[in-house]
Amino acid sequence: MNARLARPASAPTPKAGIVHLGLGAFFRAHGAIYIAEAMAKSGGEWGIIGVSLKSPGQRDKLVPQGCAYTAVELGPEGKSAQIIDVVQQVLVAPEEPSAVLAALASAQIVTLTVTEKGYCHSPATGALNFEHPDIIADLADPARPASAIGFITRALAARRGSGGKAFTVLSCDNIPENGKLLRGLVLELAAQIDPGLADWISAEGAFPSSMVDRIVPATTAEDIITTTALTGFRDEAPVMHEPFRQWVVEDTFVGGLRPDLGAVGVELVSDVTPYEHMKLRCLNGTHSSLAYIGYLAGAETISEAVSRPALAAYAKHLWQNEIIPVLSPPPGADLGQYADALFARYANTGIQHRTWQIAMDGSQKLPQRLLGTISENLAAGRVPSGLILAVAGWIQYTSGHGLDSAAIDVRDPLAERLAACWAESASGTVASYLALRQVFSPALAGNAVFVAALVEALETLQARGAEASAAEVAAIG
Ligand code: CS2
Repeated sequence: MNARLARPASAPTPKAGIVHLGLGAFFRAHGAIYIAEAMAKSGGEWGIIGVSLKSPGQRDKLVPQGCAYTAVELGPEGKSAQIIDVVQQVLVAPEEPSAVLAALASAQIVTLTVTEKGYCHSPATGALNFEHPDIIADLADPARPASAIGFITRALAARRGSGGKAFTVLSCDNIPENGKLLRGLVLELAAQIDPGLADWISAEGAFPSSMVDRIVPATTAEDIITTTALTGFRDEAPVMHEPFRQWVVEDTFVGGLRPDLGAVGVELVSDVTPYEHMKLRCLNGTHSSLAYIGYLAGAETISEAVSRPALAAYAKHLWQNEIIPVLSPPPGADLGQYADALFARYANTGIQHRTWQIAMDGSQKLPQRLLGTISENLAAGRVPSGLILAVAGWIQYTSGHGLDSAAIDVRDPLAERLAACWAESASGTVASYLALRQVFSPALAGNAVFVAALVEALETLQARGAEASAAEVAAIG
């Protein structure tokens, strides 16, 4: 029997300067590692208090091992492990909201990975959804916020009330201009509570946008066993990640206070927008396309999908002919090389990243991953049939049944509404989907060329199957 992983007794415990909302595998395999490295290199009191906004799962696994965990790098040629001990404490918000508010009261930086749906907004318009149950709860009781937006706003109100300074709020989610969006949502909620609070946050707060990148598949029971074999310690909460990582951050922190991120490879820039567009459209756009088309073709993982010639050609077609032509590269970037590197990352068989996992929450992901690129192609007079096939794949997938009629376990905040959109004809189904204003803008939904191409793509998908449809788009069929 192996001993349980524990925080090394000799390890110094830095003061917590960061509160992280949404302590999942991604942040533990990305931001937390950069922050630990920055402290090891340049010092600073940047220990992390992690907060789970919904469930106690992470706390229950991490606290018994002193919040230390193993990060396992999965390269194409093998694995290596390191112990990360930068997390000091894990709180579960619904159980102890006052402890979360107390932690926020003394934080210097609040980081977030709450996924797209955690912003409680309409992805198509960027506006806060005041009908969301968590936002209703945020407004109802100042002592018990429910959403990340609610906790941030109530904590900033307390800072203002006590004459303190604002903290920096750093979004690490896959949303374009994530800081700007978050700032807008916090200001919308603050204005409902007290217009003076909104003015104060607007003047004093800082919401830098950031682009994050590292492929981190969900940890499986098997990963726990192989991690024990690798390190000799039993760790109930290891994280698995690829070798690649990138973090591009706008350098606008309150008082300039932050870990020495630049010393460990984080790119500090004045405008993150071109980096976010590149990453969200090239990586996440093809990820989602391969997730829907790959899943419908029976591919369980991304590496399995791109091992099939038709799907590999499909991904390359998307980059070359549909995504890159409408992208402005960030300074110094070569988008062709970027796409080649992405393909190599997808092909890494050390990573078992399930198409089902990436397919989750598509209603929240499609606008920034696919629909912007589609609109820009249409505006340039081109019909991006590969990306439109991906949207057709999403429609088929979220109907809840595959092309072979097998049931699909659809995870999406709009799952029930999506399933109810299914109609007898492809054109009827497409019309119901396009009426979803949280996903499709009126301009795109009313574009006759797009509508016709989407109906045709859904019909082709159903008649010929996913792989043949992808091959046809990539002109290798
Ligand atoms: C993925 C992302 O699950 C998903 O939707 O597309 O988590 C992706 O792996 C990361 O953004 C890579 O940086």
